[in-house]
Amino acid sequence: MADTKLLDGRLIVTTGDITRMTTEAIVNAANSSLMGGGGVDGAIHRGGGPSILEECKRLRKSRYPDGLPTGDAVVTGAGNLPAKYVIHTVGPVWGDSGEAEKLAGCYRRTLEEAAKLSLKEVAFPAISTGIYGYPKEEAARVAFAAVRDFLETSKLPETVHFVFFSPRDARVFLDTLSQG
Ligand code: AR6
Repeated sequence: MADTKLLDGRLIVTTGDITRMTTEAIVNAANSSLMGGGGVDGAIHRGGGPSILEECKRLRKSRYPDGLPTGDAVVTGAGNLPAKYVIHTVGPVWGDSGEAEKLAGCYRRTLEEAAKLSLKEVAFPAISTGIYGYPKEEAARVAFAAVRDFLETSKLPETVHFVFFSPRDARVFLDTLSQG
């Protein structure tokens, strides 16, 4: 499936494995422990090698002894991955209270961290829509609105990529937006 550009070309909808993205930063759909897991998290730690986990352990000790809160984001290096940084964020589990606000927070806080580092490009997976069970259509609306609102008031990052694991998931995202 060809990439689709939205928001004057600043949002690119694409398909593939996020660990292969060559953007300066990729986003990890992590959990509060920052100690790894399945899905995107597993793929990032497997592909990036042990340095990412080492950095996460240090962050747990220094800044997040109780874990990274849901909706927050923190940056590490990307080890052996093509990206330079991984921005770890913790999505809500579907059924949590205030899940839409928390999911929007993941996108906003990640983009804040990217802007702080003056990054031009960042690539997101569809946070919470795998193991955490957030319905893809609902997540699409929240993710799109959060990114649109952030980019309206910030020149950086210049470009955001939404990387869907399958063409079908990218299609669900685009169809959901076109339905308003
Ligand atoms: N590239 C792009 N998208 C992917 C990839 C990949 N390599 N792998 C999966 N997806 P998930 P969550 C899609 O489960 O729901 C972990 O154990 C997938 O199809 O990775 O936020 C963490 O440690 C889905 O659409 O993240 C947490 O405990 C989306 O990425 C928990 O899972 C997100 O799926 C987080 O669950």
